[in-house]
Amino acid sequence: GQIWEFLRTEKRENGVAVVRLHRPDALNALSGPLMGELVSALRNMDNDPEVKAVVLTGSERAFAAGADIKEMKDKNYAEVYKTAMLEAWSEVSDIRKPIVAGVNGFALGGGCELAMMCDIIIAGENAVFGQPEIQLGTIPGAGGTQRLTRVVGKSLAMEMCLTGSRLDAHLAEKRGLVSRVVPTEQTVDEGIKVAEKIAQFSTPVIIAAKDCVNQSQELSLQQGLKYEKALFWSTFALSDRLEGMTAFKDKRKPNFTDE
Ligand code: CO8
Repeated sequence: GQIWEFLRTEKRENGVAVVRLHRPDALNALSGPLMGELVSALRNMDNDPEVKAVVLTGSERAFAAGADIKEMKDKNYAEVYKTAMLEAWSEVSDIRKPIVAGVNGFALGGGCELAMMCDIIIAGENAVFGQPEIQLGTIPGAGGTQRLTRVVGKSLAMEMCLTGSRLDAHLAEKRGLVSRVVPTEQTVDEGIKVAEKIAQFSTPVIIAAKDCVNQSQELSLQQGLKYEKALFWSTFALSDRLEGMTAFKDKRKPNFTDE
C-alpha cells in the first residue's frame, strides 16, 4: 500500500479498509497535511471497487484532539478566508461509501466533528466527546454547532459549545451520538465487524442507503420520502436486487456482483 506520514492504512479481505490517524506526538491533532492525507486515502478507498466500507480510528488515547492549534495560532482573517482554511475537511462527508468511526480517547473539537462526519460511531469506554473551541476564543467550524445539535438536541449542544464540557462514552450513547460503547481494546475490532457486515452487500445499494439516510438531515420529510422512494425504485435497475430476492426465495445466500 501507499506510504503516509500521518496515517496507517490497511486493506483487509472482505471489502473493508482501515485508516488509522497516526500523529502520536500531538494526540492526532488534525493538521492541514494530515487532513490532506486523510481525504486522499478516503478518496482512494471510495474509488477502489474492492473496498465497500471503511473504518476510521485513532489511537487508544486519542481519536483526535482537534484541529492543530499550533498551526492555526498565528493566522489572520485574510489568510484563513482567502485560503479557505480547513475547507478540505468537508470532503470527508462527500465520501460515498460508509465510514465507521472507532473512537477511543479524546474526540475534541475537530476530532468530534470528524467523528460526526462518519456514518456510524462505535465508542470505546474511554471515549470523550467535546467542542472546547470556546476556551480558545473561537467556535466550532466543521459541524460542531450543526451536526451535534441535530444529534443530541439543542440544550446539550448549547452546553457543550458554550462551556466546552465533555460527554463521556455512556452519555454519548444515551444521547444517540454513538451506536454503542465497547471495551476500549475492542473498539477497532467492533468497527471492523460492523464494516464487514456492510461489506457483504451490494456496493450500489450500500451507497444508496447511506445517501438516503444522509438526505434525511437535509430535506423536509416529504422531500426525503420522495428521494427515498426514487432510490428504492432505482434498485430495480440492478441485477443485485433480483439476485437478493431470488436468493431469499431459493433459501440460499445471495451472490452480489455490485451491478
Ligand atoms: N493541536 C495541536 N497540538 C495538540 C492538540 C491540538 N489540538 N491537542 C494536543 N496537542 C499536543 C499538545 O500540545 C502536546 O504536545 P507537546 O507535548 O509538544 O506539548 C501533545 O499533543 C500532548 O498533549 P497534552 O500534553 O496536552 O496531553 P494531556 O493528556 O495533558 O491533555 C488534552 C490532553 C486535554 C486533549 C489537551 O491536549 C487539549 O486540551 N488539547 C486541545 C483540545 C482542543 O482544544 N481541541 C479543539 C481544537 S480547535 C478545533 O478543533 C477547531 C476545528 C475547526 C475545524 C474547521 C474546519 C473548517
